[in-house]
Amino acid sequence: MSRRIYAALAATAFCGLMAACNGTGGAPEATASADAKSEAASDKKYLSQPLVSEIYTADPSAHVWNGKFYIYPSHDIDGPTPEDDLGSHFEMRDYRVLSMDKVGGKVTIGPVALDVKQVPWADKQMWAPDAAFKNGTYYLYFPAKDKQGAFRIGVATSKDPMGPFKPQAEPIKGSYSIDPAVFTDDDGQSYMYFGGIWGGQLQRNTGGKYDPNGSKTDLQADDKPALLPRVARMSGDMLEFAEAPREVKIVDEKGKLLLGGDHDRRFFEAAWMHKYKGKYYFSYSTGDTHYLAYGIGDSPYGPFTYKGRILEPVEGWTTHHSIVEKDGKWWLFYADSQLSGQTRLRNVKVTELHYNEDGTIRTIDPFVR
Ligand code: FUB
Repeated sequence: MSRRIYAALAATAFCGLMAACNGTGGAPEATASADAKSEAASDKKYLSQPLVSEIYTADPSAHVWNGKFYIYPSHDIDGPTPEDDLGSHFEMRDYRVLSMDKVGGKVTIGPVALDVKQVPWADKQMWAPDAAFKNGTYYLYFPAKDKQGAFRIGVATSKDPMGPFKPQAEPIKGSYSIDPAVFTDDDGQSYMYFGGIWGGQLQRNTGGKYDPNGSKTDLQADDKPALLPRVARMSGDMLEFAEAPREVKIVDEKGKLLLGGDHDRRFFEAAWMHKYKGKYYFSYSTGDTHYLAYGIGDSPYGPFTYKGRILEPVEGWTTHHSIVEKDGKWWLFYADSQLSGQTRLRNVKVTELHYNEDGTIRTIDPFVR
């Protein structure tokens, strides 16, 4: 059987399994992805299936509002730029919001919620977003490169969780780097976690302003503490930082900061915060070692003591997630490259997450062995 026919059959069978194909048989984007899929990838047994196949999606930030899941992903596109270590191939231009009543139910793909053309300060690369809700307004937080090539973080508002969102004219003052994740504590105070090394430019922002000639990767000091993600308390109107961003400390069981050379555990990108039984769980991607890792702390500011892995490596280079509770069950939203076999064209997934008695998280294998 030729690779093309095999891929087409696999896509048809796969569509039958998915709640999200909406009876269309797959839109052109998805058909193209099936053609490109490698046979090796088809042979793997995935723990879960893509939530949607009509568009490519990644970096899912999930929230439960009005009794439904709303998922704010990146919208991957097949751009012309070759892959590199700076992620130049992630050329996303807009956002689409997904919603579903329950895991396994029909997934609705919203219309364009925000396009880069609408954002006066942004030039390109609409990377991993997140959203928040306060006083009847939904806030979409998104990183994008400005005209100087520096990542900044913007905010846009809407009365509808699906959008469309109206952007602020300027990025959030004092913001830099990528991957905003906004957590609202039980007292109503919200915090933004953000940052990413390598293409995420955290290492180019250590001097208080963006250095275009800074390192392409990290601090290049393996025996020194690793670069740390950032956190800032949000202003009451959710449009600005209420304080200068602080470092989020991730420490080992002896209280020592993780080192730059500790690629299996140090922070790379994809910050997320959730609270379970009164403790704060800071989770993130280790990037080049492809794990989702986490630490636990007693304050939204940390420090967070490293506890282990949430997810083993998926198919594709990146891994980026969110963790959310609905009706007493906890869910891990993540992404892989199952549909396309290409890192630049990803698809979001969800699987249940379980805690051990001591509050640690059971590590998930994205493949059924
Ligand atoms: O999707 C573009 C970038 O890749 C995200 O911002 C990172 O977290 C990684 O998933």
